[in-house]
Amino acid sequence: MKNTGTAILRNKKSAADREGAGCHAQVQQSVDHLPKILLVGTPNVGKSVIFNKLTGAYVTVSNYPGTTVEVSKGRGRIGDTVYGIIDTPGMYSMMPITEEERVTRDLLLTEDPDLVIHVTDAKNLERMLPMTLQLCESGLPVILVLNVMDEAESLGLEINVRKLESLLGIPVVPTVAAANKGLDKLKERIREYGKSAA
Ligand SMILES: Nc1nc2c(ncn2[C@@H]2O[C@H](COP(=O)(O)OP(=O)(O)OP(=O)(O)O)[C@@H](O)[C@H]2O)c(=O)[nH]1
Ligand SMILES: [Mg+2]
Repeated sequence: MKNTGTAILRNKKSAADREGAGCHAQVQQSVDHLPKILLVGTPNVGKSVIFNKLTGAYVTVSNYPGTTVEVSKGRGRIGDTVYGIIDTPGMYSMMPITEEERVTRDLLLTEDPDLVIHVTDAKNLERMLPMTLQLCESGLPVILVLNVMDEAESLGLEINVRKLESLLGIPVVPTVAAANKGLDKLKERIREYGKSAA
C-alpha cells in the first residue's frame, strides 16, 4: 500500500503529541468508510500482536473521545478487500466495569463491525468462551481465535477445533500469533466470511 502522506503512518508519539499533529481526522476518515474488523478479548491474549500482523505499517493510535484510553486503528488488505481494523482495550465481559471495558463495549455498539475477532488464550479457553457466547448472542458476526496455542500444547492441552466450530456455529482458528503461525488461516477465514456476507 502506498503511503499517502503523514495521514496513515504508524505513530509512536505520545497521545498528547498526536492530538496536536493535525492529521487525526484524516486517519479516522481513512478507516471509517472501510468494512470494519474489531479485535476484542481479555487483556494480554495477543490482540495487538494480531492487529500488527493484519495491519502492517499504516496505523494510528488515539484516545477514545472523553477518555485516556488508547485505541489503535489501521488498514489491512485481506484478499481483495481493504479493511479498517480496530484493536480494542482488554475486556472481561460485555458488562463493563473499567473505563477500558466501557470503551470496548462502546466500540462494539457504535462501530457496526462487519466482523468481530474474539482473541482468546487457548490455555484458558473455558474461562473465555462465555464472552464468545455474549458476542454471538449480541448478534455480532464472530470469528474465535485460539491464540497462544504453543503454550497450550506444551501443557498437553488438546482442543478439538472442528467440534468447537460446530458447537458454536462460527469459524475457530488456532494461532501462535507471536510466531506468525495461523495468521494465513485467519485471513482465509476472514475472506470466506466476507464472501458469505456479500
Ligand atoms: N507464547 C505466546 N505468546 C504470545 C502469543 N501471542 C502473543 N504473545 C505475547 O503475549 C503478550 C501480550 O500480547 P499483546 O498483543 O500485547 O496482548 P493484548 O491482548 O493486546 O493485551 P492488552 O492490550 O493488554 O489487552 C506479548 O508479550 C506477546 O508477545 C502466542 O501465540 N504465544
Ligand atoms: Mg493490546
